[in-house]
Amino acid sequence: MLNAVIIGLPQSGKTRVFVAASETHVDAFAPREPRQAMARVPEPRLDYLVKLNNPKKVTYETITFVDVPGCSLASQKGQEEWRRLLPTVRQADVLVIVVRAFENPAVPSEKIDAQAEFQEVWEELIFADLETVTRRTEKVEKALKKPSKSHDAEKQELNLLTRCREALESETPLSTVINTEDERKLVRSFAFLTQLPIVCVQNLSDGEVESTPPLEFEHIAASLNLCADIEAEIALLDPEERAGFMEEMGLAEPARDRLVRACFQAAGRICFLTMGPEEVRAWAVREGSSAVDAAGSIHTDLARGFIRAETVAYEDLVAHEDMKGAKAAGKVRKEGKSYIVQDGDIMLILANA
Ligand SMILES: Nc1nc2c(ncn2[C@@H]2O[C@H](COP(=O)(O)OP(=O)(O)OP(=O)(O)O)[C@@H](O)[C@H]2O)c(=O)[nH]1
Ligand SMILES: [Mg+2]
Repeated sequence: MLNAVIIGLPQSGKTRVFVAASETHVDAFAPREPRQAMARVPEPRLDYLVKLNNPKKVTYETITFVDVPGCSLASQKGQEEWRRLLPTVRQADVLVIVVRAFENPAVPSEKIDAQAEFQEVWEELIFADLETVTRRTEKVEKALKKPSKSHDAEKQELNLLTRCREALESETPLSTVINTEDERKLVRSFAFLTQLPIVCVQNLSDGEVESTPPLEFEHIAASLNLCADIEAEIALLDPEERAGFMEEMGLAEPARDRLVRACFQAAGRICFLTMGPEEVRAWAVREGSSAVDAAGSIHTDLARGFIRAETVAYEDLVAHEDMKGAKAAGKVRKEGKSYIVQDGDIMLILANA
């Protein structure tokens, strides 16, 4: 499952974003520890499939959000706390960086500069990776001095570490250095932070969300604006109250939906859909997954006994109303194991028991 970790400087609105994203209450007096909650991934395409199938059950994909307390990095104590929290941050599949751009006299701030705030967080990520690279380099260099049969592998690693260092020193993320499957394997255990996709959230005052351009940075996957205070409020309303409130605020959809989608896309995930009288369901897979991978994500038996996947694109199904119509129009394809699953594919996987 996708793990989205929310980080940023103190009081940037991370916990409010967490509340909005996860639609859960938080205990304001809880100790300063990371908190986590599961959230539903919006999938409006399921609505149509529900209408067609009238299933007993509807299942959405889920994403986990983790709210990490902000540390004031200027102080020794803050630095120590950040270090203590780093292992949690390293477990992320995608990083959500929240920067403050809202005015609120009740929340003191020396200066509101979202761009500079992002830069500060970004530099901490670079710095953390640089430390990992340095420590590992020392180890490998030491090992190279001793006689051993594994010197070739060590030299190869040293070479990669040197390239990592050079990139980090010019503030280039390691996602641009680590390209091949071999390289990925080699560095997996280091859990580099600058290898992760980043979604930047600019937390603005209500009324400035639309008129302010989203922040721009070279190395981020997505950038979006929201007002965390309002969004957190929306998230905690009953569904009936929500529509009215959103209309009042002039919002077409909750920002959490945009945020969740951005995280999902940044992490290279897509959804395929399954339907039947029992259940209509969305399943997340990595972009580029094959039909047999998709089958395996449902059940290992389906991958083992895979025969074929009857597949129709969501748009084709809608255009021809239902399965019968889509079949008559020749839009239902019989796909084999190596078919690359597309976002919104509706699949029926046939397998030998
Ligand atoms: N006006 C306004 N206030 C906000 C907004 N977002 C957050 N705040 C306020 O700013 C304060 C800090 O918000 P939090 O979400 O707790 O910030 P945080 O980043 O989690 O803070 P730490 O966990 O201490 O790092 C709270 O009093 C919020 O109500 C916003 O969009 N507008
Ligand atoms: Mg917080």
